[in-house]
Amino acid sequence: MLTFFYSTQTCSTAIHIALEEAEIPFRGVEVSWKRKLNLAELEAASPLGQVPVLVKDGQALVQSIAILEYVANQAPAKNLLPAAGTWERSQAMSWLSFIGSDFQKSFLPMFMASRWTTDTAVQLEVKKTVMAGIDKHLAYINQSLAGKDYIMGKQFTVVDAFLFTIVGWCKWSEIKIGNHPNLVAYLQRIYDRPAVQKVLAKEEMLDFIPS
Ligand SMILES: N[C@@H](CCC(=O)N[C@@H](CS)C(=O)NCC(=O)O)C(=O)O
Repeated sequence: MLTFFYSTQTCSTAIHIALEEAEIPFRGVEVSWKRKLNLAELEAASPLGQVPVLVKDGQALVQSIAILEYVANQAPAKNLLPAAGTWERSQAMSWLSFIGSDFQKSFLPMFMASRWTTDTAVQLEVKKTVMAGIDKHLAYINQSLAGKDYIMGKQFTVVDAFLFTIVGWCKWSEIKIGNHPNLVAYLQRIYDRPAVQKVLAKEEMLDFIPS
């Protein structure tokens, strides 16, 4: 059986959703740095000491995009990614790269500016710049969702699990999403999915919907 290391309120929620949507059996191991929960087990599984980690036959798979692709491939009937080799598959991979490389990373200075500078005035300046960048990304996502139920069209994919998770982080910042109506409707559509409800309940995040 697969072992999945996750921590609530992090990017690993996306993989948690993908696993539930795929209906793949797994053993979940919750990690918490604050509560010092299962940290040694996480370090033993992956020297990076970060979540998400998926372990199969004693071997670890790290990096959200790789794990999401693996999970989608294990449940082909669920169509959690377009078929390999198609233009649509590359479009889905493009979205995963955007979310993991550009969008997700821009939240770091919002939440952890003190990692780079202890000067609070500089922290505020950095946050302002970063917020403008995130808002530009939200506008791009909103525009891309026009006329669609999900980011790839009519079908829910692991891209939606990832996008829902990272856009949701706006909830913990001063960034408002109310002026992006396609995005607001999209988040609600994903939030209402039974697999998503199951994960949010498990991770104690049922209030996870930004305004
Ligand atoms: N590029 C990695 C990023 C992993 C990552 O940054 N994980 C964060 C949670 S979102 C983490 O474990 N942070 C704790 C730490 O770095 O100590 C991925 O896509 O999986």
